Amino acid sequence: MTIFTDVDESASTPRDAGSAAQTARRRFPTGFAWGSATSSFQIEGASTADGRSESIWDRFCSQPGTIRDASDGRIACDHYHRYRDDITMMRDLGLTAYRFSIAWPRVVPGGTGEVNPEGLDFYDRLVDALLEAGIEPYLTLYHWDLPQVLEDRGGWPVRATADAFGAYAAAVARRLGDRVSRWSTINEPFVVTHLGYLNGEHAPGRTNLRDALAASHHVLLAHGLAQREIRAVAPAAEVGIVLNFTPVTPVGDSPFALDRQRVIDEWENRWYSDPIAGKGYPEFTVERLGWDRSEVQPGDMELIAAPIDFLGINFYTRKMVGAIDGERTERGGQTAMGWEIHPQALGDLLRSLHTTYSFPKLFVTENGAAMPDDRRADDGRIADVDRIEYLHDHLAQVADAIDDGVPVEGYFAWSLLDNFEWAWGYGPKFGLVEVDADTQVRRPKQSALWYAAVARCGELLPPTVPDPTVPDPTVPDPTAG
Ligand code: IFM
Repeated sequence: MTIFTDVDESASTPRDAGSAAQTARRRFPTGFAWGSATSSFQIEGASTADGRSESIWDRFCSQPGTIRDASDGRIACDHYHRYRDDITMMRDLGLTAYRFSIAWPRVVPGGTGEVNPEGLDFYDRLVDALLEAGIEPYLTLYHWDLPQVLEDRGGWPVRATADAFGAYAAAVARRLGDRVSRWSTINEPFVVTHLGYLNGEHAPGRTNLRDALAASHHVLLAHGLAQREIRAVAPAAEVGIVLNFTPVTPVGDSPFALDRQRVIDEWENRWYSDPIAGKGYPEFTVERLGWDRSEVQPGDMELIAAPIDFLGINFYTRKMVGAIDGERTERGGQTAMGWEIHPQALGDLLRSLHTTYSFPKLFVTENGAAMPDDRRADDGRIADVDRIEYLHDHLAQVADAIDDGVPVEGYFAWSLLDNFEWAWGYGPKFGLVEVDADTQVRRPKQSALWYAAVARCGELLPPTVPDPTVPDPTVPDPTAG
């Protein structure tokens, strides 16, 4: 049946103790990447600066009713102008890696053709500043901000968009390939396809299965083309893709549930990982969706299956699936997004992915939680013990998976900053660092201090608030001249 379901939850092994109560310290391997992640549209702002063109998200935000708080990305966290301070803050927190994305509309404002040197200059400066701070850049080429001009020509359902992505990837690789060694092509193709072209919750807001299926293939093709371009320009670089996984847990024992569970698992979890691993699209669901695969041209599947150096895994929650829609039993607590907290699903997922595909390396490229953030400590920081517990319990699962031989080489907390959470606007707070929307002042939350302490010692510390030994970057150092 599904490959991503939980193992028997009734089995009470020490593994189950990925809970806040677990206090035994666990060491992570030397060289393990301790990072945080962001994306261009969610934090950069400066939406018209230096030749950047409109993205599908700028257009989507301008349409009434699309974003819960009617907000947009015009200013966001103003990272475009504050990136140096943000990097200093990461350095002070002791983070060793930073995952960010490039805005395609900055680099190729016309979608195809001329490259905008000023757009690339920003990322050039960003990468240099990261390297100077001793932070390794993990670059993602596409985190959903398609140039609107390409959507106007048909968007991802059109094959030419994949070709345009290959050319864009080559342009970025030519500029940054000498300094960036970890490249991800696409972030969460499932979300691009499903939310963008099937249920319309995300830009460009289309709702058509035929478009979604075409988009799913072209996004994977774009990955294959970009990988080829990056390798041609920067042969020493490591190239991968970032997929999101929502493991399916069957609910009830209705025989009518089996098809649903399988289709949901294949569509949400395996649709991208299977082709990347050379297994092709999951046949059962191809058939159920009635996809004739007319978009798939000779050579596409081989290009898509070209070996990757690493798989990036984004994990937040699992999905309970029964015979009917809405048959869903939340067993754990929930985040502010209403997502069930079930850390064991991450450990099971990591083991399952390794057994199923054996990719050479895995990174947890996103994991984190929107929390209420409604309590402050005496020093004014957000007292987010719930987020500390979430991070702790998921890191415990990562540690278990590593012990079991799964090659996980890094972890990126989502997110560095409170930021624009797509159709949810600025309501949900995912950041380790609070951002005052009016003043843009950043203030690390207690979770940032905890995560910093873990990153510095490479050990899973108990999920309690540490002494604030990490200097608060928003407070001037009195000893500094
Ligand atoms: O904010 C998003 C991110 O852009 C992609 N992965 C999930 C996060 C939380 O929803």
